Amino acid sequence: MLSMKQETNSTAACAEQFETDGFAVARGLFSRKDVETIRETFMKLAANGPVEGLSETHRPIGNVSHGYDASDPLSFYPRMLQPHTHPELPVGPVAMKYMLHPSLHPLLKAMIGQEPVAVQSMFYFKPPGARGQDLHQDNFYLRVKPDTCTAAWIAIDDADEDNGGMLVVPGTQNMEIVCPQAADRSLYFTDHHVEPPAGMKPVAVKLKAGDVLFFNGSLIHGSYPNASKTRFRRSLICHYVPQNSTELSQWYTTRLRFDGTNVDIAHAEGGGPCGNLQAVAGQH
Ligand SMILES: O=C(O)CCC(=O)C(=O)O
Repeated sequence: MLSMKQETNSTAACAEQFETDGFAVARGLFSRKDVETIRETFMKLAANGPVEGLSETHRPIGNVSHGYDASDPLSFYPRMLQPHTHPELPVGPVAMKYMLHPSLHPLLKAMIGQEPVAVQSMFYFKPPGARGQDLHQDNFYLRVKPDTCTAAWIAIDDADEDNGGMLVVPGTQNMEIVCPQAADRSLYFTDHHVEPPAGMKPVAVKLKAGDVLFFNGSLIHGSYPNASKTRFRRSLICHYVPQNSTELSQWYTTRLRFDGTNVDIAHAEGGGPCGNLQAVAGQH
């Protein structure tokens, strides 16, 4: 579990922790009402199962199908990708509002050291019994240059070891991007596993609904399976890149500053250090 030093909440303290550790937690950044609005809007839309064009259902990556069989809790509740790009659905304006929420801006700006640009939103339901997401580095997928991406992981439920809470590997925040190995698909719904360097271990980050975990694109992180019988572990996850980025993967089409204006960032060319594996990776 994290130490008291990592429980501080001012912008300066979060930015300092982020600089030192590659991650930081802002406690209670969003109110109970905010959290309820997000939770209820997504749950209502998911009441009849996956939503065409929004929920991740049968997207193959290379030769691997991401389809879920009927016994898998994720078959009814797969994650929703880029909900902010769906103004026609109730989740669209909600995802856009929180992705560009004024409470996130000063923290991200202090952590990134530049104007942050939003490039992605995702909603994870992670119902009881759902598999986790194996250890990985986000910039393998986003391919941001010359710096890296930053995630704002907004807890919509309390999240801990029991219901599939988040894991981070302290000390990996300045690591090169490592080409992943195959994940154990009996425990994880994603394909990739990045092994922490010798002597470094994943640490659980315990969050309350409304807390936000920030982490950089090099930090190895992931999540446990949800071992609880009754507790969902929902989260709204947004990714940001520095305004001065010169490259970003072709799979990410949003480039929005917090004032709603667009930034021009070129597509990352070629296969990247992991060759074709990386070029086809798409969303993580
Ligand atoms: O929420 C999770 O279980 C994992 C999310 C994650 O690793 C990510 O957004 O990069």
